[in-house]
Amino acid sequence: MSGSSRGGRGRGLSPAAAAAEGQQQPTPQQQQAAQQAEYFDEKEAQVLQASITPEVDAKLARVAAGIPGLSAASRVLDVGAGTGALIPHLQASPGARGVQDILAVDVAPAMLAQLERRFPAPSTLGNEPGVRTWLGDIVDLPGYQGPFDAAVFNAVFGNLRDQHLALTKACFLLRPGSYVMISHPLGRPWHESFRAKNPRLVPNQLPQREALEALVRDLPLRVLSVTDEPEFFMALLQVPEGYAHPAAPIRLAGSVTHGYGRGSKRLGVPTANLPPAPLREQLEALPDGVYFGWAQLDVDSSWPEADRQVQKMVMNIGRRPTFGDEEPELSVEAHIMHRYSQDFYGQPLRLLVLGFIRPEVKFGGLQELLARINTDIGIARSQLDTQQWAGYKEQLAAEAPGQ
Ligand code: ADP
Ligand code: RBF
Ligand code: MG
Repeated sequence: MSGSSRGGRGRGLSPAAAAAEGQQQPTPQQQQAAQQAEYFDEKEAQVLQASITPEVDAKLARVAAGIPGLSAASRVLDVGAGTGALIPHLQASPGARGVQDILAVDVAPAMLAQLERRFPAPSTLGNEPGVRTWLGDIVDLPGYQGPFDAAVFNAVFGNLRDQHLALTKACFLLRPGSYVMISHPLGRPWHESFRAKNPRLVPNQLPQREALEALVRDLPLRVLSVTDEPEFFMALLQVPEGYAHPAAPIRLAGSVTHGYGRGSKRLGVPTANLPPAPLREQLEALPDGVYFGWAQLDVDSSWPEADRQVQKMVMNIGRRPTFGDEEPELSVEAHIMHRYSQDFYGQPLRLLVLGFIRPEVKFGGLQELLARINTDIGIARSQLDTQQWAGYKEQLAAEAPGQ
């Protein structure tokens, strides 16, 4: 999750681009990006441009029209934007749905150069919506470029080395209720024959429904539809409204135990750990990742009133890959948004899990992890104030022992 940016039309230099410039040893991910950048050169940009016949253009219009809820206020992420074939269709405005604010991401400088000539950026920075570009791999796109109301992977999904990682990173940048469109205007058979000829350039398939369901099983994405015609492919996914977990509310309870001594408290984010073994059944519905909901500590009346009330919480379930432990144990840990009067090891704690924000990932370091945890806290805090989730506070209180 690292990325850097430099000036000039709001364009950033990603690690992939940095590696291409010989500043560091490229990872396989970066090698794949460099390969794409090399193939999709100036000449290929023109070939691509010329291949957009009126027939193909009509299918691109169908892709853009297939993304629900877009308006002039939407911000769209165009992944693998190429020369910008989809952009006029996102901008076309039947009624008020014309999108103005678009971030076009591509690993190929020649493609983006062409795109920039067709769609001049309004300014480097500033509030005016417009078409901006970012050179690099989607997996390196910095969080400050979001949030987006939709992400489109048009005619690029099979070119991604790690489709799961690309969708994971997209989730980091998408608003709840937003959409992900995976499309190919020429369809699966065309894609497969192109892939057979260029297996290094196109390492992956376009996922059929079952494969797509499997790909997003541990992500906060729901597959809404898959259109798999001989000469047209599009799959629509959505980040649920309010990040709603499909099985919410899920109850987790136990006596607070000691964690792994990483000193979360010193980092400003103490986490009350629950022993995972008794929670096995509930955990089956909770893939490793970050969730939010309500928490209540069941301590006696000698504790301050506020310590005994229902509070907001954000939690992580997983094995903390950032730390690279050899045989990491599963931890279930909740950061409760309340300043308690004292520690509460051994005390009974009840959690009501409502939303699933993102999968657990390996961050580049503690700073990156902490920055994202703070984003997670912000998301949880504001989500729990919404009508969708506020009512569950009373529900948890009503479940207190002795109520
Ligand atoms: P550990 O590694 O033992 O879990 P932490 O540094 O994560 O240690 O601290 C967690 C402990 O801090 C909890 O078990 C609890 O006793 C205490 N604590 C105090 N305030 C909070 C809070 N707001 N949320 C979670 N735990 C808290
Ligand atoms: N650890 C990770 O390695 N990757 C994560 O994505 C991650 N996300 C977290 C999100 C939240 C909201 C919290 C509270 C913790 C998260 N952790 C994650 C766990 C973190 O590594 C753990 O709390 C530290 O080990 C400090 O004890
Ligand atoms: Mg802890």
